[in-house]
Amino acid sequence: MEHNRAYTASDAMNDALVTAGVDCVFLNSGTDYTPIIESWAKYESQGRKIPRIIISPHEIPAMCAAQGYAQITGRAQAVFVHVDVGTQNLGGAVHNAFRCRVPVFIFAGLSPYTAEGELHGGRNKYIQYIQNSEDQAGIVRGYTKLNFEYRGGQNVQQMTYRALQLAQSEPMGPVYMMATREVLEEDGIDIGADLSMWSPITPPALDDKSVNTIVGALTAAKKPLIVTAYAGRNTECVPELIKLAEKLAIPVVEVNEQACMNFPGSHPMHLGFESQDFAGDADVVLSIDCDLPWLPSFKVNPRCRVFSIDIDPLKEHIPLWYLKAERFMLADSLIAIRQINKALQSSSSIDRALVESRRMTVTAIHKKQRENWEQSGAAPDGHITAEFLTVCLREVIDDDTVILNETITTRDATDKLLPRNKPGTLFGNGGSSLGWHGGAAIGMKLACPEKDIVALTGDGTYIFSCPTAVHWMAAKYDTPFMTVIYNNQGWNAPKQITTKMYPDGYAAKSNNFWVSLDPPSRFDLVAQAAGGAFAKTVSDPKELRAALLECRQAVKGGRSAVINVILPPV
Ligand SMILES: Cc1ncc(C[n+]2csc(CCOP(=O)(O)OP(=O)(O)O)c2C)c(N)n1
Ligand SMILES: [Mg+2]
Repeated sequence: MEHNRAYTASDAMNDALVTAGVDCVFLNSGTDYTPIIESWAKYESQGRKIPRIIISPHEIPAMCAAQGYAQITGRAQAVFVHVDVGTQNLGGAVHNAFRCRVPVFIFAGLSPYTAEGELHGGRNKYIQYIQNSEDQAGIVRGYTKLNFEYRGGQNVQQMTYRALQLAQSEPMGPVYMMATREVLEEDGIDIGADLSMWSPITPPALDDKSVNTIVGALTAAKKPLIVTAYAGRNTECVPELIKLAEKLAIPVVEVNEQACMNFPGSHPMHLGFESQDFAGDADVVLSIDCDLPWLPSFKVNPRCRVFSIDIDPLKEHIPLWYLKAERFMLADSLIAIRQINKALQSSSSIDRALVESRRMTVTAIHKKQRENWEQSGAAPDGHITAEFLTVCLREVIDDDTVILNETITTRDATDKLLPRNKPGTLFGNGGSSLGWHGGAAIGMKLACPEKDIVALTGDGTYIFSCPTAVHWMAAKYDTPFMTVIYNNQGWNAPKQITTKMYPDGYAAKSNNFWVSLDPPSRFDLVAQAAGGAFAKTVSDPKELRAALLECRQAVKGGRSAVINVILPPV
């Protein structure tokens, strides 16, 4: 049996990933990785190119790092995990990437399929029996765009390119590929570095009729409204959206705990984060890249014309979903808004007086909103509030700082008091599985070392992020960032929602919700122990500004910092 093949399936996969522009492999390996490790070592010793291998001591930060990298660059990276168990450990991070429409190439080994030495790479350990699952791919099937196995060494490159093509075609998302050791060890075929037939699909435009209908509706509207959640994931879309909002003086509301910066928070047409406050008496609503402009229990004016432009207008992977809209239009938001803006240039039906009076009204509402919000950020007595923390944080960052926001019940404070005004300076997990921010910060910092990254998190969410793995990675790969923990010593979200559902119930009366994380942990010291991060815990409002500044200095000096800010307990 020949064990030193000139060109293996593992070599072929490596070459395809490099050719396709995959910079990083976030790796958590196991016994399934022998042919791949051997291939990488061979390549390194021969001076041939492999992606940067980022050792990830837990799968969740591996996946979140790949998501973060793709959120800030638009390009898929690879996550390599160990058979069924590593796939299970990816957990909700796969949900986030899928819901956020972010491309990630996931690879997992499969237990070898021979057992008596028939093939090199066959089983030689007990664990390979218990890792032989009936449906390993089923673990992530609901959250991946391709879910398949390399069946032989001959077409590994075709399958890799196809997987990446699917991942990076809209709506983007993770793909999941598997292989046994025997296959990874087979002869591979190099088809050559020609990507011309593997490009992602070109983004779709609106049809002329839809453009005319929207322009007609918007120019005739008295109270139009734009609602968006993720139009700004393509940063070029932001200036187009501003152009549209300014041209007709249309207010913009960001919803769904927006996973990116869509519209400048300080722009006079920005009206906050609650569509219900304005959709009730709007006569035309343009929902652009938005999973849910409002809850169905909220009723818009029956005469309101609602139009939805989305890369995924029917939310094909959400079983119970509907929206009362006149038209669902599948289009790329950048192209669609450009089309609308172009049509507006030559439109003769714009009522200038109406637009200017609306501009004044909306600007006044915007100003009033901000005045109210600012009041909430006043210096408190005795204890730090989420609002005050956010105001102090605002003083030590700048307009270019990239904020990763994974606060939960303090999200309202951070949205309102930390406006982002530049495209690409805000990101969220895009899904609902908590624990994204740490890995994502590493991925973004690897992609853009020059950027200054600040992650905001709840205390529960900090634990979900696997901070020991995150801070080991941050130190190892020199990706310093700052973490701000809004520590209310528990899970406020389930408490809030239970109280809302049963305001006079047993739980509310007895204050018994099973959400307390008391006694408190020194989360900052966890990061210090794992990766030498600068650690700070602060509970006195008078010490907060200085503590935040110290953390900023530490990060500027190349060291991660974690500030554990004690808020009133849940
Ligand atoms: C992986 C995962 N597990 C559980 C939940 C359910 N959940 C939603 S919010 C929340 C509490 C988060 O606590 P924390 O980060 O401290 O924020 P707080 O609610 O206190 O503001 C939990 C457990 C979830 N969304 N994701
Ligand atoms: Mg909490």
